[in-house]
Amino acid sequence: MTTSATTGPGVTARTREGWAAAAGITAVGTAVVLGEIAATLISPSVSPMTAVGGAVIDAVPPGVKDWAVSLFGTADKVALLAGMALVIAGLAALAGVVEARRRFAGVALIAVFGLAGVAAVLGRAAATAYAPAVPVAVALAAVLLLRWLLRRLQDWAPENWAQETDAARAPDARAPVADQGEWAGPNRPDLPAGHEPAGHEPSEHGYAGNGQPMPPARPAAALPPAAAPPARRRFVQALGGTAVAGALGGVLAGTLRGSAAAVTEGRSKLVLPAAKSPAPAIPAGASIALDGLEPLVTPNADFYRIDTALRVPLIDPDKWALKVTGLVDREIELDFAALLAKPMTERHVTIACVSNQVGGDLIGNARWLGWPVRELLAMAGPKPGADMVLSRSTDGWTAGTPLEALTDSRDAMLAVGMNGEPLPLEHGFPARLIVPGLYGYVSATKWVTELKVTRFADDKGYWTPRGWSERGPIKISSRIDVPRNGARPGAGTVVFGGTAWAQPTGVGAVDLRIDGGPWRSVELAPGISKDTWYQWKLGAVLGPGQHEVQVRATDLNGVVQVEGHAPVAPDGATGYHTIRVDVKS
Ligand SMILES: Nc1nc2c(c(=O)[nH]1)N[C@H]1C(S)=C(S)[C@@H](COP(=O)(O)O)O[C@H]1N2
Ligand SMILES: [Mo]
Repeated sequence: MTTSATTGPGVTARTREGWAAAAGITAVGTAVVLGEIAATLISPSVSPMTAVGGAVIDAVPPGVKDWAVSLFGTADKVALLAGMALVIAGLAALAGVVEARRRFAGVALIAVFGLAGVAAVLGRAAATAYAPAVPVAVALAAVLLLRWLLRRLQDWAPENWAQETDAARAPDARAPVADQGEWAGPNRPDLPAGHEPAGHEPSEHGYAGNGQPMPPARPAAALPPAAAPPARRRFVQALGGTAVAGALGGVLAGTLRGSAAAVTEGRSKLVLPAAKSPAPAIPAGASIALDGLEPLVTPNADFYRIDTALRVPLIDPDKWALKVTGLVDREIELDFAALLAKPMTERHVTIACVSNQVGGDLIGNARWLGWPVRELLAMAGPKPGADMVLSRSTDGWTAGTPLEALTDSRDAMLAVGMNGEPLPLEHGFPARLIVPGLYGYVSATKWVTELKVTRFADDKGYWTPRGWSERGPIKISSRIDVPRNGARPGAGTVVFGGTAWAQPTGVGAVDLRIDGGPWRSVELAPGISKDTWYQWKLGAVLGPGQHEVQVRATDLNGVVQVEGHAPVAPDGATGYHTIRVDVKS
């Protein structure tokens, strides 16, 4: 022997492990992609990935504010999926490495995570009967792919080779191998591709596996460059082929998800009925023209989005139905055509998230078209003793709303339209609840499919056991939009502007306080209604230097916004929005 590069596969134990890890990632990754495709076909709203992600979201420790805020859904879905992909890749690499060392060790690891996948799917309310089969199939596919790839790896770089040759190597023979690194040389340099003698056919048994002595050697430098040996090439081809199949599968999965396209198209063709009770006209002057002020009516595309849905539920309106169940005289089932045929009401309502910080932007105002829930519940006839309606989304999410808020004179509705369009998919298409005066988590169920009339003593909405209050009336609040915190306006008159809200009572006054001085009343624009936010502005002459500016609202009953700070959990933030400006001299 001259160098080990010519007597063995030319891989070190470490390199072999690296390839085993790559085999694990490729096998598991491809299997997961296949699972997403299968799920799209048999269980569109629950795939193994979304089920596990959903389980992670649901498992958030109650009362952990930062977690809760992000997991109320503010755009962290992509981060969660990316994090999951990283964790899965790590575990898959580990499965590859341990399986290459010890047969079935990686298989066992994959099986455990397959079972975890089954448990996650079973925990999803929207799972179909076949959904749990998907993670089983994913685990099986991952195991088969991994075994297949590792057999190829074994053919190229037999398990014991590295240790054996390390031990057998003469000290002076080691240096050149190390210098040549990972691609120190192909394993059978003496034979061009396709000319292996039968006894040394590497594909199914491997050199070490069949006990054949290694063939005679030739120095690595003398190798013809194109003579990639079959065993290595087969492994790399198998690995690359699987990876390509996985990538193509990913594209296919995305295309299949394009069934979203079908729902999107159905949505765009939908013609909403005219409102029997149209929205009152927006009063002149309700909208203040001031650069930087948020628009009085929030465009759909800019409307904040909060939900636990990793994937927007895709509901074909022709298959949608709403059931009214529970403590009622008559259960009701209503399909979409029947809903559209009801006398519709259209109103501007400002909805807000309980996770909205003082000064935050988890709030928006839209013109909603819908059927008053009051009329629906009157048809069902709530039984005495009922005090709550548990509304359920197609994905299992629930909100517990006081029965009173759905039956009193306020405009609670089963909404189908938002700003003159069918509900956008991410805002609840085809139907959702909108209840003036209540935070979204106890009222605004999107993709709603069931209203269960019940009692607070018997049922809990999704967030209540997770550290959020059973009841969630929106707290009176106000916000300074202009100028931005930290702005550097020029000296002279600085124009402040913003919004204030006190649904369903309505805003009576807004005051501004500069540098802890007296409260000054601002110019308050007329609201569209008591259920919407109001715009305000005030010009103030400020001298050069730093100034602290605060705002507070008072409702039409004279109740003043709470000054003391409260965090968003358990029932909404309080405190005065405070900004600092640095007036230029
Ligand atoms: N199905 C479903 N509906 C839901 C939620 C959810 O997680 N799932 N979140 C609620 C919360 S917390 C809020 S604040 C509002 C937000 O509605 P939007 O996304 O249309 O702004 O939706 C509510 N409806
Ligand atoms: Mo919310």
